[in-house]
Amino acid sequence: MKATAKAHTNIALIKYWGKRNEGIILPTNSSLSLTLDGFYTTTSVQFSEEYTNDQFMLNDKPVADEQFKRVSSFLDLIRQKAGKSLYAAVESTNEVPTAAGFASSASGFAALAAAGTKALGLDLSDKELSALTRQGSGSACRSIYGGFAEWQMGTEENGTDSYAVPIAPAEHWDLRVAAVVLSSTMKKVSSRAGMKRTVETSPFYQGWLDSIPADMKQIKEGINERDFEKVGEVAEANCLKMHATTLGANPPFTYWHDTTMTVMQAVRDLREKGVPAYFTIDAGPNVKVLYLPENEEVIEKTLRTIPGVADIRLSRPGQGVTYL
Ligand code: 2P0
Repeated sequence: MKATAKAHTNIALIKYWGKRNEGIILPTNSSLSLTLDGFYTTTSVQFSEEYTNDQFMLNDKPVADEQFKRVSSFLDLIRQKAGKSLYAAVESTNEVPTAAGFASSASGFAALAAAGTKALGLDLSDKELSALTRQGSGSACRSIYGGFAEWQMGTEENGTDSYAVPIAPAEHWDLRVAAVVLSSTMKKVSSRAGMKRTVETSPFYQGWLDSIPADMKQIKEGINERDFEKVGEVAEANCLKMHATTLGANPPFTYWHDTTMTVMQAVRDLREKGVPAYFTIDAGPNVKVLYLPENEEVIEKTLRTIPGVADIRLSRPGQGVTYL
C-alpha cells in the first residue's frame, strides 16, 4: 500500500482564471499549458492500518497547518474512491523553488493524486486521474500530461467532464521557458482569492471569458504548426487580459511590480531587435519568457542584466506523471 510518483509543474499559456464551483474546483474557462522539466515534486504515499492519523512531510519537515488540511482532505477523496478508510503517511520533495514564481501546488497535487491512487490499488484512466487531481488544485490537473495539455472546463455540475487532455507531447516541440526571478517578491493576494474577487467584482471579467474560445483556437493551431509567433502572441495577449481583469476588481489589485514591467519591456525590445520572445505572468510578479533554443544565449544574457532580476531559471518541455 505504498507508491511513489513524480510530477512536473506547468506554465499556463491560456490561463485558468475563475471558478464556477469552488468546492470541487470547476473553472469558468478552459485553459492550456506546457509542462516543464525543470520543476517537479516527488511524493510517496503509504497507507497503513497502523496509522492513527494522516502525516505529511514536505522536504523532510512535518507540515501541520492549512497545507496539511488540504493534503488530508485530498486523501479523503482518494479513500472515498477506493472505499477504504486507512490513514496515510505522505512524504514530498519539492524541486519547485517558490521564488521562481511557479505554483508548487500543480506538481504537488499531481504527484499526490498519482501516488495516492496507486498506493490504494486504484487503476484510473488519465482523464479520471486528472479530474481527481483537479479537486486538489485546478492547475494541477494539467500536470498529469507531458508537453501541451488542455484543461477542458466541462459542462457537468458533478465535474466528471472537467479534466485535462493531451494536446501534444514534450517531443513535439522544444519550446523553452525562462523563469525570471525578481529580487523582491510579494504575493499579497493568493491566486485562489484573486480569481474569486475578480469573478465576483470585475466588470472586465465577462470580456475575459468571451475572449477564450478564439485564443484557444489560435494557440492550438500554433502548437500544431510549431508557429512560435502565433503561440507567443496569443499567450502574451491572454496573460495581459487575465491581469487586466484584476485592475477592474473591487478592491482593485495587480500582481505586477515595477521590475515585472521592466522585464515585459525588455522582452518587447528583444522582439524589436529581431529576437523572437514573448512573456507570460501568473498570479505573482515574476515573468516567464517563451523562446526557442537557438535564442537561449541572448535571452538569458539580456534578462540577467536587468536591474532587480535575481536569477534566471531555464526549462524545457517536461514529461507527465511517472511512477518510481
Ligand atoms: C493557471 N493560475 O492557469 C493560472 C494562471 C494562476 C494564474 O492556476 O484554487 O493554484 O488551487 O485551483 O491552480 C493558480 O491557481 O488555484 C493558477 P486553485 P491554482 O496556471
